[in-house]
Amino acid sequence: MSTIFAKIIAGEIPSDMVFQDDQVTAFRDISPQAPTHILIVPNREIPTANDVSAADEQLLGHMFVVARQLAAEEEIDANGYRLIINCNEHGGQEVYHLHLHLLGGRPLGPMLTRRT
Ligand code: DGP
Repeated sequence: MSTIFAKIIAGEIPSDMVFQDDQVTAFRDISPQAPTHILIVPNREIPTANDVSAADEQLLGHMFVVARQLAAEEEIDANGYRLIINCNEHGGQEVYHLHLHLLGGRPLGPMLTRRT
């Protein structure tokens, strides 16, 4: 089933889009957790990280290259940033269309807070 990201990719609902090509679309997160918070989304609907296959290897690598380019454009590359993919309930995934979070622009602190 399609998510809201399919409509953003198709331009059917507005977003603050920062990059699009024939493989991926990148737009600013509606609820930013850092000064830079961009979502890099494959145009093809892959629900979760559990659904990737060998056929997606080039696409997944391209998402990484786009993330690196956007980090440079945002001028967060030198200080550093974080790339996150959430998967399913325990991973905290809210939108079931695979996406890479690019977060930066401030020190992001520890990756996780231990709650046992
Ligand atoms: P995740 O928990 O990894 O599934 O993150 C989903 C992110 O998507 C979350 O940080 C908020 C963002 N988001 C949800 N709906 C919209 C939307 O309609 N527009 C934009 N730009 N971001 C959205």
